[in-house]
Amino acid sequence: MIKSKICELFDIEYPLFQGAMAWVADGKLAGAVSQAGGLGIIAAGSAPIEWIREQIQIVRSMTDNNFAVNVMLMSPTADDVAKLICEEHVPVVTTGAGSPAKYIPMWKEHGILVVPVVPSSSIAKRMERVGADAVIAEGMEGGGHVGELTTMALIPQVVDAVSIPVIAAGGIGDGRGAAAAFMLGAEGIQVGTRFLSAFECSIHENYKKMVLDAKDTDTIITGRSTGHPVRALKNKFTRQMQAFDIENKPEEIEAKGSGALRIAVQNGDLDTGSFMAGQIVGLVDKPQSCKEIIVEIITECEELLKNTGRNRVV
Ligand code: TUI
Repeated sequence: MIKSKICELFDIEYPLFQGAMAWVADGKLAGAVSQAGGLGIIAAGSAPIEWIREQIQIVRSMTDNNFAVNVMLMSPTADDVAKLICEEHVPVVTTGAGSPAKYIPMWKEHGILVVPVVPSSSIAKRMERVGADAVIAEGMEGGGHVGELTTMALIPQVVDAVSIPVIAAGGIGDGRGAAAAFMLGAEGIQVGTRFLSAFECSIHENYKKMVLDAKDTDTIITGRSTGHPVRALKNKFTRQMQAFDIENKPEEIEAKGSGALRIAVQNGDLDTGSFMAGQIVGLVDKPQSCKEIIVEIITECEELLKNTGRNRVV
């Protein structure tokens, strides 16, 4: 079985994190992933604090295994989420869309493992310096808010830049992608888009259907003019955002864009929703349980990695 430092550090069976997809990754999804031996992650996004507290209770009612809460640092409620994580003794925190430096001393005092998402080697180095326990290096193949580098280019450079473990994210949807990430020097993987088709994922049926029907070229990045580019499935909404990018109207994107992800997840509105998904969306072709998804990825990865000597295969 694939074992890496990540399994020991986070006390998990498989070195696999579930991506913290805002409005998508609730207690039910995170609980199912943690129960199956991965690290389930609740995405706090900009949800109300009491909702996040409930999701933590849901995970705890499903499993004693470790789990994480993700803080989306662009959210106006980030300070409150950071404190809630301490109050609730959440074992692991991941962060996205900014620097969590100001919260790290507080989290470390509470014995919480801190894992920031980073889009470059310089930000990874900075996170190591301020006390991160590991980093998730996310390439631009991923869904949602993305950086500029591809996973193939980013991972080996981050691995060389830091001594803490690196978890690869962005464009990993099956055992082949996972094995490639390990060959690039990552010690764990994070998978988001593949879990959109999980039975335990409560997104609107229209969102699931779009994911299951999509092919490799069906995502696009919009919002570059705002400084916060986002990858999502092409639809009327992304065409509108593209037009605003061309006309250089970032304010229009900020105004119309906010809330669009929630519309996709909860109402499934095909025209006004932002259906965020990564470039591996074309690999997602059937509904499965989280357990099936994880075991399939890990088993295929193990087969491919056998005898490479890079990771311990028992
Ligand atoms: O955060 C993500 N992906 C996301 S967040 C999100 S919520 C949203 N909703 C509507 C519009 C926009 C966003 C959807 N997807 N991934 C992690 C990630 N973090 N990607 C890039 C970064 C990042 C960027 C800069 C991390 C650190 C960073 O550092 C800046 C600094 O100041 O050090």
